Amino acid sequence: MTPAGERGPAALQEARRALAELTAVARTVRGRLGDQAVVAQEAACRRLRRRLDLGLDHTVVALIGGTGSGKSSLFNRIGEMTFSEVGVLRPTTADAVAFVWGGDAGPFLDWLGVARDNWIRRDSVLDGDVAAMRGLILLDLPDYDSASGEHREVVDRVLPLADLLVWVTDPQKYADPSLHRDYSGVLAQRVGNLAVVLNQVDTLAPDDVPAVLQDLSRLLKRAGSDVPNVVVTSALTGDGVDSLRQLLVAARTEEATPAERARVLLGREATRLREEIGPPDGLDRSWIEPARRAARDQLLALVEAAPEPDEPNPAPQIPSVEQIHGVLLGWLERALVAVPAPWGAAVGRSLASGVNIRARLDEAVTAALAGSVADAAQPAAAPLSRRGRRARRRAEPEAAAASAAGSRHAALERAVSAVVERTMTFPTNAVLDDWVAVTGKLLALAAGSRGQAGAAA
Ligand SMILES: Nc1nc2c(ncn2[C@@H]2O[C@H](COP(=O)(O)OP(=O)(O)O)[C@@H](O)[C@H]2O)c(=O)[nH]1
Ligand SMILES: [Mg+2]
Repeated sequence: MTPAGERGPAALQEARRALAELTAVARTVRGRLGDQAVVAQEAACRRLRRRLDLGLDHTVVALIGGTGSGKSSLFNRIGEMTFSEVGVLRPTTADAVAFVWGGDAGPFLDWLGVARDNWIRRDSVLDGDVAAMRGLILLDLPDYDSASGEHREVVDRVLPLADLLVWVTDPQKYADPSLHRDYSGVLAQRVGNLAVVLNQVDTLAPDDVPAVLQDLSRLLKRAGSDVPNVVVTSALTGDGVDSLRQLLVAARTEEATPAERARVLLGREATRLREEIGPPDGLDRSWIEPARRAARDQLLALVEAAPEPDEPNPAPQIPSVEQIHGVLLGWLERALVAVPAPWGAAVGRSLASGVNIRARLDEAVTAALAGSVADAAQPAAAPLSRRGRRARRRAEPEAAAASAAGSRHAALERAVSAVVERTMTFPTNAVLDDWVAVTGKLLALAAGSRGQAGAAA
């Protein structure tokens, strides 16, 4: 394995570059996100920047779950020291407490908000494993189901910072509906990787363990989890604690180098942002052409006043701003069918205003009429023979009028079409193109995080 220190600076530089890209992408889609998502996104980028500033030597594993499942007991077992308070009846852990293996973790723990009295170094234990545990920070969090808002606040603040969440449950509690509510809540935050521990297995008859595990897996699946397997432990007897420790070591070594850690973190944020802005996969633009035609026809009908018998070519009307708004609304209605609300709103903002469209129509129609009058005055492009010229002069006046009206109609249609293109089709497509481009960048950032980690391994 390449020593982390050798690749560290380059990896950090690469991570900072990717973070800058992610931040830039986030800025361009700010208008497409809800206020909450913007706040979350900015916080995530800030967190990531701070984390890069702190170096990438630490892996944060958090024990989480309902009151009394045995988080604190397991925590103490893993650290081989009674450091976290174990409660018999009531939740006890009000602050996060931590074990730290190796390294200078002080600033990192400050960032996590773990007070100096609440963490302790464990370099001396697990002598054989200490190299593998190096950089690991194990957090015992307050109970997630606790009624105390203070507990909840600590958990919600720390959760997004954890690299691995270990959800601890027990044979009594796992079927409790509140577990699923809380568990789904944690899942919804899409933080860290997730592992599940069934603790207090000593309270089960050995024969009952497989059935309970099967049941638990079924419930997890129903809660929307893809947790592949469940570690079975007893903090009382120590059974399974080694397996749990291996899980932590795996979390540590899987992303052991700064490069991989940064890529995983960035990839996670890119994926989250991508989910936030919605997937344009199979983006349906088939509505644009019919919508374009509908808008053109509506405007054209407004421009071309009905001919009167005594005035076959009445002067074109320039529609009122209200009439143009009606056309714009029709356009948006069609746009909003195929496009999620935030992008629909972006489309709305990108369109020209009614006043602007009216001015452009006026200009285009005037130019078109001047052009079509000029057209009618011009002889056909090919020089006619004398006979041809004579034939033309003899041509019936109605036919000449009809042809003039036809060319006038065509010219007006071209003019209106151009205005619809410029003020509706083009800006709408630009927003949709943006959406596709941004998603592509985020995909690349997310895939780069995996692909390069794979290549580096
Ligand atoms: N039988 C048994 N009791 C346990 C086990 N783990 C924890 N306990 C007990 O369960 C209670 C709550 O444990 P604690 O570690 O405080 O749970 P926490 O609230 O999740 O931190 C305490 O009385 C522990 O002694 C276990 O594996 N088996
Ligand atoms: Mg506890």
